[in-house]
Amino acid sequence: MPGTDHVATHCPYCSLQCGIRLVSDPVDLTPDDFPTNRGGLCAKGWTAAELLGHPGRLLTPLVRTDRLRPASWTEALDRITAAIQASQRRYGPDSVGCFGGGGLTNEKAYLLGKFARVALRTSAVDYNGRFCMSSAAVAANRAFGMDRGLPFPLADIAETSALMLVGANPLATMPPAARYLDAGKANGATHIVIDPRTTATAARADLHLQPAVGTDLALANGILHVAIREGYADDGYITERTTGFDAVRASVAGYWPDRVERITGVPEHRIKQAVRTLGEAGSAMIITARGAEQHGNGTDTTQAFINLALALGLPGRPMSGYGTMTGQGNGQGGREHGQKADQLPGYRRLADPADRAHVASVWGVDPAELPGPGLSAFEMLDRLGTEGGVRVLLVFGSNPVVSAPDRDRVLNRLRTLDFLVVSDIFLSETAVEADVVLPTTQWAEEDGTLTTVEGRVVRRRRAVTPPLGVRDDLAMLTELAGRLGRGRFFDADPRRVFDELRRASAGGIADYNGISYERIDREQGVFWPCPSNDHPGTPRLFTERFATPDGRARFVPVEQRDPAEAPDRDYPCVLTTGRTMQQYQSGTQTRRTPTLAAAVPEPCAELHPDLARRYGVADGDLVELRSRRGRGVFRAVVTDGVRPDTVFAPFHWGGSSSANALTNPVLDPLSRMPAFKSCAVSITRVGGATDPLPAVAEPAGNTDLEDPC
Ligand SMILES: Nc1nc2c(c(=O)[nH]1)N[C@H]1C(S)=C(S)[C@@H](COP(=O)(O)OP(=O)(O)OC[C@H]3O[C@@H](n4cnc5c(=O)[nH]c(N)nc54)[C@H](O)[C@@H]3O)O[C@H]1N2
Ligand SMILES: Nc1nc2c(c(=O)[nH]1)N[C@H]1C(S)=C(S)[C@@H](COP(=O)(O)OP(=O)(O)OC[C@H]3O[C@@H](n4cnc5c(=O)[nH]c(N)nc54)[C@H](O)[C@@H]3O)O[C@H]1N2
Ligand code: SF4
Ligand SMILES: [Mo]
Repeated sequence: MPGTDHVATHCPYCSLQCGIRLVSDPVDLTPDDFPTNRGGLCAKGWTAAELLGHPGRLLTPLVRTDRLRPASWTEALDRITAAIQASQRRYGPDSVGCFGGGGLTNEKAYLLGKFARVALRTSAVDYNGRFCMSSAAVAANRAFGMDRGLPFPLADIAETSALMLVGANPLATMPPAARYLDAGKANGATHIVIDPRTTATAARADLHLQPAVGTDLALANGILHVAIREGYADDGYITERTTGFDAVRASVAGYWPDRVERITGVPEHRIKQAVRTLGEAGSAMIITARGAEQHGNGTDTTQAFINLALALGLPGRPMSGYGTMTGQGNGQGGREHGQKADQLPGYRRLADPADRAHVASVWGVDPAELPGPGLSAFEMLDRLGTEGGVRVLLVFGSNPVVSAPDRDRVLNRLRTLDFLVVSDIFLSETAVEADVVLPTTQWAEEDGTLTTVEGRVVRRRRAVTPPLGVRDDLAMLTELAGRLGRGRFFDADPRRVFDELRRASAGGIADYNGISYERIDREQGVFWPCPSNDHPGTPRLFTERFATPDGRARFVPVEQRDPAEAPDRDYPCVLTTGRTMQQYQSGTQTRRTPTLAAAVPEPCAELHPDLARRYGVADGDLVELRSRRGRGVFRAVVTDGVRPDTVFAPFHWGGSSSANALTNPVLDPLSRMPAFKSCAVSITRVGGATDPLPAVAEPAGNTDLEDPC
């Protein structure tokens, strides 16, 4: 009977990790009353089961002879092994690289990092989280000595008196979390949203500040300037719990509200309104997301908001603090356990001798054997096939042809590789380029753990049997390690991998030692750090001290800089990019979900009526956006919900409607985050409302295989 034999698991998509109950035969998906979603799901969660049994599913490995063709696992793995060995013999260990993903379970992310260091002995491993919250991570580490998306449970958001959301649109990106915003409003909270667009989230706020793209740092410094002047700085907290305030006070002295209004376009009186809202509230939270962070100065921008939170005495106080909305399903855990270029499990550092010794002892290898830190995601991609760069690349859980900045440059680099391996559920735009494609299991077919936006470790549970012919990523990595003569260090069983991860993380910042599958079952997830079996886990961080050596949070002075690419005569508008509710990331999964594809079949670019008039564009017309790097065609939506100097386009499509064909790959100097949220474009009307968009699939990709996307 449906409902009696269900398996409790979680949505395959974002970091909210909404609880789902799944019955396998016939498939029946219902929301669970889990603490993150309390019975809510968004359209993506509701339709996640449409991918089970999907006709486009990869069911056998593919190998390229001339074109991609089906092959046995033995042939596919033998070819990969031969390519790895030949490359490493000729060019050295670093000529083979791995590119991972924040959607991978903790077990997969951990094993991928270990596979790179122990089986391949390469320094070349990084992942798509570099494109996600790496700027917020660097800023949080600088200030707090630790980075966990939210340092408090989501439910606390309902209890705070004032909430400032900066470049975050949770009504579209985490819709069930709206319940916490609604509950807060019902409790009398005041909400401020900072976004160049009047998003669904902004429309419901009490105060919407609409700065020019890329000017948030000046806005934050301006707010802090006024807060100090009006006596809202919390001197007691600053003295007892922080260091470095004087330098920040001096650095914001020049951010007079009229100057900040000139830089940002946000009127002075609204800046003052924001200051009073935060300053007079009994409790307050400041939360950033990709709108503030995905810039060439994303780390400093995030730092400016952390400075503001610290000056107001928020972090570590009840129902208060600074947080960032982690994005991918395991965006949090995926950045803790070693698939990052500079990192070992538990947030340990590859460059630190004690950290190396600890992890090497868990792995049973000599610390001297572990490679050093490698290049960040875009830097690795940008050097593919070059002298000293990676020549054989293995991609697990990412689709960089759609999601990396400056698509044509990345595609060209991928095409110069000697050998590309992609593990995926579907033939993604990146898989189409591969020499070997490995078909993997998806969410409802596998076991593992993920760490939510709140730092809560939850379990993905197997509810249906995977189709014959697919293998999970753990099995693939273990098989490959065996073929490379390093099999004795690897195990494909998720629970045993997790137990090893616990030991490897023990004593680290992200300490999972006390978290077991059983505890997760009993306690509806466990918050890290959790150093021992009898430790309760840590839902709220920083209540007593920060994770810095002296226990104090650090202020860091930061200054507004001009964006890397300002509009000019040839490219007169600013393009910013982001998400729509019904599509997810590079779209591999959601563009193939019939209900979602019907709801949002095309990428739409939002233009203000003044801008549309200037270029003779009507609602529904086709527009070509062109940047210094490429062009893309989008359906125009004319709306006064976007600044008149700005165009917004989603990045969920590839082919001739790829937002990333346009974006600027300039990197934040500290986090190596690309400036996805800001580049200069021109606008040309290229068709009317009845004209179809050119095909949004990637160019044929040299395969005869049918893919009903
Ligand atoms: N539907 C859906 N949900 C998702 C995802 C998805 O692909 N689809 N992806 C998941 C992932 S991985 C992530 S990282 C999160 C991202 O979640 P969000 O950060 O909420 O999403 P974005 O749309 O990237 O950006 C948020 C807002 O930033 C604004 N913005 C653009 N430029 C600027 C700027 O210069 N300053 C400010 N203040 N705001 C600006 C945009 O207008 C946008 O409304 O969503 C997660 N949830
Ligand atoms: N212009 C622009 N570009 C952006 C952004 C933006 O705001 N604007 N946002 C950036 C952000 S925040 C992010 S997080 C990235 C995300 O971009 P991507 O890394 O491309 O993210 P996904 O589309 O989630 O890619 C995951 C791929 O792995 C497959 N997959 C899913 N689960 C598994 C698994 O368990 N194993 C394996 N092997 N494969 C799996 C999926 O089918 C999919 O093809 O995009 C970034 N790119
Ligand atoms: S909010 Fe995120 S986790 Fe929840 S149902 Fe939607 S996509 Fe899934
Ligand atoms: Mo993300």
